[in-house]
Amino acid sequence: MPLLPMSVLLQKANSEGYAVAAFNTNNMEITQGIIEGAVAERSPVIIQCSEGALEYAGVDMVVAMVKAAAGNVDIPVALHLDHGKRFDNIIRCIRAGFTSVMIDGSHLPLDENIALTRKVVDVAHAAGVSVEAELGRIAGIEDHVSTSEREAILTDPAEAERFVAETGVDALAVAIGTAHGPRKFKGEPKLELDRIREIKSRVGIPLVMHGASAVPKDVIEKAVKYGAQIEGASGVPDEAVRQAVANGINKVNIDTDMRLAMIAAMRETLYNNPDATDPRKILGPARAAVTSVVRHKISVLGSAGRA
Ligand code: TD3
Ligand code: ZN
Repeated sequence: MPLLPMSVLLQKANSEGYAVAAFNTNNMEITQGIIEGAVAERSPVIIQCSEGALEYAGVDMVVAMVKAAAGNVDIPVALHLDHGKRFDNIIRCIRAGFTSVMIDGSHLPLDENIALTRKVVDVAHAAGVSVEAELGRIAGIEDHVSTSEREAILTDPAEAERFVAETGVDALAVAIGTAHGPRKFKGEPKLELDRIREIKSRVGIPLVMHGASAVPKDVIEKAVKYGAQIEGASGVPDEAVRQAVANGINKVNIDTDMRLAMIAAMRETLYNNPDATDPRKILGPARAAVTSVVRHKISVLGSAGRA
């Protein structure tokens, strides 16, 4: 199928009460692994690409790869720019064939974030492209330990209501206690489910949870067994993700869990096959590992069978 605007996937998820997974790609194996997993689960899926991944693979390569992978299957697929910070990158992606963009103005004062997001919504919607924006700070939550500091970076429900009304965004990324990467929590994981519910009741639109990887212990152990050095890893347990979805999240971003599964698979394969000279011997198992992660996430988010 041709790529669809992300809002089509998320509006259905919002009205039926589940979440669509958004997986980051930057190469062929990840892209194929994502599509294969989503097809196996008969699930809609979002493939997204960061600004760094655009630099790495090239915007035209990403679009060609995702279109080729999605073109032969009959599940809904959207191609989304993740954490767009630069306006010129937003325009590049829209021109190249992305069907959704994120404008991340979360580092800006509220009025500036609103103005920048409004500008992106105007150009994107004119091209039939969806827009995700961010309010609150998702990264580095552990640096802010006191309650008042925590309060200051989590998304404020009243601000969210004003932000959505004044920008017209299709989806809003909220800061509710998660963080990017493999080290999310120093102690027990804690998501603010009440905050999700309060924001959702005020804005109604699909909400997005970033930094949602589970960082499974068995995957870390396997990677470490074959030589990886990963200290202090911890993530969001599946049950916590399920609760976040039940309280109003409709898009869940996953990158770290795929990365960890891939490097564990590659390390294991290299270790067990010291005579391997064909890169496909190493990248093939990594691609299969992506497919397993994708299938598992889809089952957690409740999007299986919704295609
Ligand atoms: O936006 N992303 C993907 C890029 C973050 C770099 O890993 C996320 O919110 C994914 O979060 P996670 O938990 O997979 O790191
Ligand atoms: Zn993110």
